[in-house]
Order: sequence, then structure tokens, then C-alpha cells
Amino acid sequence: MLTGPNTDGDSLGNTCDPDDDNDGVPDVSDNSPLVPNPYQKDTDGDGNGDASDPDDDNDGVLDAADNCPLAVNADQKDSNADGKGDACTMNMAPIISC
Ligand SMILES: [Ca+2]
Ligand SMILES: [Ca+2]
Ligand SMILES: [Ca+2]
Ligand SMILES: [Ca+2]
Repeated sequence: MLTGPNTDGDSLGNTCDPDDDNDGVPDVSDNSPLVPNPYQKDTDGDGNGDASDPDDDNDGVLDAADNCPLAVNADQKDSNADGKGDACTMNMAPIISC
């Protein structure tokens, strides 16, 4: 018997399973139907949940390379070069030398 993909490994193949990733959110309303994400977080509100969205903040810089994956900062500005972009660095206090 041929079986199709079955993401959550339960007794139902994806084609018959109303919740492919078994995260409790039915596929029809799941913004990441193949990735368990019960909280359905979607930072940029594009309908593709953060769990499956390659660019969570939709600033054009993919999460893997984005120094602020949840803050829009297409310029990737990082004034103190600590690897975290200015857009998501909470402590922006200037460094005072004496
Ligand atoms: Ca899901
Ligand atoms: Ca999204
Ligand atoms: Ca991004
Ligand atoms: Ca960003």
C-alpha cells in the first residue's frame, strides 16, 4: 500500500489528517501546517507562521542572516558590532570613556 507523507507520525497520512503536525491547530487555520506551533506566532502578519516563515519580520533579510530576526532592519545596522542589530538592541546607552 502506498502511503503519502505523514508529518506527525500518527495513524493518518497528511492527506487524511486534519492536523498534519499534531500541534492542536487544525490545518485549515494553522499558519504553519507542517510545523508544530500551537501559539501561531506570526511576527510580520503575512499569514505564514514564524515557525515556517524564512523571513519572520519580512524585512528582506532571511532569518538565518538577520541580526534582528524579529525586528525590521533591512540595513542590518549594528553600531557596536556585537552581532545584534541596533533595531533589537535594548541597551543603546552610549559608551562613555573617561
Ligand atoms: Ca502548525
Ligand atoms: Ca510570517
Ligand atoms: Ca528578516
Ligand atoms: Ca530584521
